[in-house]
Amino acid sequence: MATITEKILSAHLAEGGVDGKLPAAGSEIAIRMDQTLTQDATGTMAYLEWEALGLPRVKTELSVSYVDHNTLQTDFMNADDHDYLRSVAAKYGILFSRPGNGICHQVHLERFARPGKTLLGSDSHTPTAGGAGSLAIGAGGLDVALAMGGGRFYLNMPKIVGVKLTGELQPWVSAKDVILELLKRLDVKGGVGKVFEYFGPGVRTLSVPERATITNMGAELGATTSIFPSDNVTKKYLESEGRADQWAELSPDSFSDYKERIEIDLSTIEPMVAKPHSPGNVGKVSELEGQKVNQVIIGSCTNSSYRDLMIAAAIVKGKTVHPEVSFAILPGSRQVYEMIAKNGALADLIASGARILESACGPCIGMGLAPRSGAVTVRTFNRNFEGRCGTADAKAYLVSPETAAAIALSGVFTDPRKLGESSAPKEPGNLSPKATWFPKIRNAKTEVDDSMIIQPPDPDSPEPVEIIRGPNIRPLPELKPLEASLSKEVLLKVGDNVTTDHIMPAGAKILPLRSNVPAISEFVFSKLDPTFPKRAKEKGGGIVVGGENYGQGSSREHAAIAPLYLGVRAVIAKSWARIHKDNLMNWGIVPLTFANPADYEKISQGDMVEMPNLREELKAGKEVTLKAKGAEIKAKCELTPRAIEILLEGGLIPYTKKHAK
Ligand code: MIC
Ligand code: SF4
Repeated sequence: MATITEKILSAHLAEGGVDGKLPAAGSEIAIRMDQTLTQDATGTMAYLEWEALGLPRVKTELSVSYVDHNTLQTDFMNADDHDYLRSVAAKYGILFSRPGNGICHQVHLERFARPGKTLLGSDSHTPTAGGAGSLAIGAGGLDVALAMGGGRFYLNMPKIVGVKLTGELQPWVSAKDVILELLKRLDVKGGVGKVFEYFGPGVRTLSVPERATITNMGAELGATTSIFPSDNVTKKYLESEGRADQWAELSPDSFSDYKERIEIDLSTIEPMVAKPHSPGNVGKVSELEGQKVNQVIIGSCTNSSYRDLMIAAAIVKGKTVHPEVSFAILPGSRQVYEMIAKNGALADLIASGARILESACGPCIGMGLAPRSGAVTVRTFNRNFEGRCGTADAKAYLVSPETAAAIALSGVFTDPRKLGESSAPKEPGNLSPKATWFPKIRNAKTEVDDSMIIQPPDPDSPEPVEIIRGPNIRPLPELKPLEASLSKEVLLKVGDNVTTDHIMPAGAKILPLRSNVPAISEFVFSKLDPTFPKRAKEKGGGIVVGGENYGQGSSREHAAIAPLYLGVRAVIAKSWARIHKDNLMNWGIVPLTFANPADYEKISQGDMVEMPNLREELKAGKEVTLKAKGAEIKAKCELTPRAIEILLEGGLIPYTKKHAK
């Protein structure tokens, strides 16, 4: 008897089984990856790592390199990076999704996600593909590079949580409200070490893109991944994408297999909103009713499907957006763009006053459309961390497309249910305001066209592929084995839930430096303390002290590589976000956890911390002894013996090179 996750894990298990079976939650396992994806902002680093590993050609069933983040080309840098990515893809057997073709997760869902397959992606929202029954996990670029070469992916056996969906969503309520409800209940670290598996009668009321909205934002719960069964709805979706042959049924053997359960009655969900500055700070839209809004954006990998854009278009059709609201849309893929262009919905959006952006991440990662000072910006995105939108004092709220469109018209927080039956969207076809009311949308003819996905040339082709490297592409920093002892200053002490956007900010100015570690390191912690890089260099490096859930959010390795470049050798925190902890370990920075969280109070910024026996203690699997201001503090290194070995050798690249011989 097994859950869907267990079935997929068992079928892909490469290491860590007990008598051929999956071990208990928390034990390390290794699995084989069928597919990988990278996006440009993490991809340049992933492919530089791939090159450093000296691997000949990808060994996965499918590897795709997307360009969707760094598309605002204000100088040569991003365009150079795109050429690098295109040439690497051609050389090593990777599909290349050109800039403009769409956001990696939306395109992957449409064109490649397959039930029962494993997918590793260098982006934290890779679990989007779980909407189509893939076991899809986000990781650092180095892990993805290894998986492309046929290497195993190591993770701790997750706890599987069954989320039982009953009932049906009410009019004007949609998938985004469901995941926001879950975030309200569990908050941003409620999913750490867990997989959320959806089951029950409510599942069949949700289309694949709606399911994908839910699995996408499982990342905000800190979950390893989230997954839906593969049923008739999945079958129809794959058929519409011309991929009927890729369907496979996927369901748990028995609902009683879920030891830990959560129940959500879809019919009781109301329009929800995540308030500043955390996706876990959730309330009801009705509670904010009437408060002024300056900007509304519909897009991102969470809510930019054909369904989402069609609903927004239907709501604003024949109306004009509020004069004081800047309203913008970004369809998630070229497929969505083409479909709404052909059926006239795009014209309705344009006529309403929407600003039309290209199919990319854009403002979700601060790439343009930063709102005015102190703005209230309402987005259908998945993250609303402080400053992420590009305006330091803006307040970002996360909502469904229905709520966003309603607000775009009224200029104030508006519960979309207020739009009522009478103003329910009427086009195309007979739309009634029910959640399952969009048969016309669901059954629309999908425009399948893969011409913007470039196939790599045949490996035997006589034409050698030359890798194109612009001046912005700089080599990786050098990795050295871990020192026997450390004596370093606490360069920075931060509180709980520090995100990778705090550690290594993104945005239009910084993102183009993703392939240039020396340059990007000048921005480490710049939003929290702009003196950090200078101080780190002056002091010859140091350590960082963090609170709970340190490193939540993105999979960006730069939050490890750039601090390493500045000499950060260890981070001591109360608890961790999975991907960031792995990234630190992969790059030879020691992630330590306070054995007694109260000891966090005993260390201050500026203190010298000594770890006289660091290497020996780690090697022996013992707690690490820290000395600060005369006090002795114990810290755990919650890594497996294999991961500690990686740390001792200075990171995953030297470790892999050594052990490959
Ligand atoms: C994000 O949403 O924060 C990003 C940008 O997509 C990141 C990846 C990155 O930093 O490049 C993510 O979610 O992993
Ligand atoms: Fe892109 Fe935003 Fe999705 Fe990250 S969360 S992949 S930046 S759309």
